[in-house]
Parts: sequence; structure tokens; C-alpha cells
Amino acid sequence: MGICNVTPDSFSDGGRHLSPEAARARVDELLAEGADIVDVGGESTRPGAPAVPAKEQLLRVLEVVRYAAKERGACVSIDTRSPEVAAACLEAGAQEVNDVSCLADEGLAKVVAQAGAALVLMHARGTQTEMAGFSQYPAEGYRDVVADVIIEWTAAAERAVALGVAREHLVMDPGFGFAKNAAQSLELLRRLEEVVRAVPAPVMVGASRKSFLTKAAPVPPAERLGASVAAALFAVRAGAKLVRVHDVRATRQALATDRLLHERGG
Ligand code: HH2
Repeated sequence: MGICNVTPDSFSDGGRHLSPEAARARVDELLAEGADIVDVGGESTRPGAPAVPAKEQLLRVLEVVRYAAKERGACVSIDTRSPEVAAACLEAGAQEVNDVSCLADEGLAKVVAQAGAALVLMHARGTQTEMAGFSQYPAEGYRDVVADVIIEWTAAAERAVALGVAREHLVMDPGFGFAKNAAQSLELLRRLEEVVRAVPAPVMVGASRKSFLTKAAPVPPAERLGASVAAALFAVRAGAKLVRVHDVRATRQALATDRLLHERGG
């Protein structure tokens, strides 16, 4: 899944794809690099980011979604917590809703159910506006981060199913960096196999350029390619079915090479 942030303030690429031309060019770039899904978002989730009203999100993303889905024939995911934004984007050709709020608004599940769309449910606690800072969260916030994330995600998934979302249309995302400090995110990724085994849905990992990856190499977001590719590779080996990334070409290259090297007699 390639990331198309149509925002002025995303943590690693804010403002780069805000104009309609730049956003379309970003879609073209992601598809040329081999993205299977284009994730379009009009609201940053960086800590402290203000909520963006639905109207403003739609001004940013609707034409981009339409372009990617209708003109480029891409599989489009809309990254939003807003039922109104989700409904308009599904109508414009998106096939999936990416919810970073872990179903804070049940209206979102109703919209997804009505459209027969897919729903990425990402584990989180509270909104980005409430988050203190990148990778800041109390150590005592979890009894066991893996067990707690699975329990809380499963409860949200059951709510979504009760609201009409098809069980087989759910994707699980542990929510790296969301209500988790760096140690908690690292532990969650390290033990991803346990999550994959426990959850009856495909697992998606979004670790790309995130600050918890800087423990080994403290560099700014745009310089975290190596760490991001390593994390994606680790996630896929642990059983993740999707990785949400900024750098599709490098990630694909690494995954394809890894697969080749693991082939026997090839
Ligand atoms: N992370 C971000 C945004 N959306 N969605 C899912 N499912 N999983 C994630 O890990 C995830 C996500 C944050 O990254 P980014 O989009 O690059 O930044 P911003 O939220 O500042 O636009």
C-alpha cells in the first residue's frame, strides 16, 4: 500500500502533494513503483495535529480518489475517521476505508457496511490531537502490549461486524506509533507473529519512516528509508499481508529479492 498524503502537515511529506497536480503526480508515481493499493489521506495523524473538518478533507482528497480509481483503475483506500468523507470517497471509487481511530465513530462502520467495502481497523487509543508526541506513551499503559492490542482490536472488530461489516472485509493493523512509545512499538513488531497467529484477519503494518525506527539510527523522517525497508521485510516475514509505505519501489525491490533468496532450487 503506497501512501498519498494530501495534507500540509504530515510528519514526513507534509505539503508535498497538496495541490491537485502534485497529488495526481504522486498517484502516478506510486502506481509506477508498483503499489497494489493507493492510500489517500487528507488529515495528518502526527501528534497534536488538529482534526480536519470533513468538508476540508473532501476538498483535498475527493478528486485524487476519483482520479486514482476511475482514470488510473487503481485500488484506492481512503484514510479517514469521518463517515462523511468515507461515504463520498467510496462513491467516487474507493474500495477500502483506512480507520486510524479504531472505530471511534460507529457511523464509519455503517458506511463501510452499506458499500460492501473493506475496512482497515487500526489499533489506537484516542485521537492524534490527544497524543503527546512521537513515540511518547506511559510504560505502564499496557500490561502486555501484544495481548492488550489483540484484545482491544478484537473488541472493535466485533463492533464493526455487529454494525454490518463483513468479517472477511476486515484488515487488522496494530497501529505502530499510535498510543505506543518506541519500546512498545518495537516489541509489537518483534512479536508480530503472535498477532498474526491470534487474529483471524490479514495483518497490515505501517512502520514507514516512523520515529520508533530511529533507535538504531537517529535521522529525520525522509532519511529513514533503510530502517523502513528493514521493518517492512521483517513484517512480511512474520506474516503481514500488507505493508503501508512511502517508498514503494525500494520496499518492493527488497521483498522480491528476499523471496528470490529464499527460493529453493530456483
Ligand atoms: N500511520 C499513519 C497514517 N495512517 N494508517 C494505518 N492503517 N496504519 C498506520 O500505521 C498509519 C495510517 C501515519 O503516517 P503518515 O500517513 O505518513 O503521516 P501523517 O499521518 O502525518 O499524514
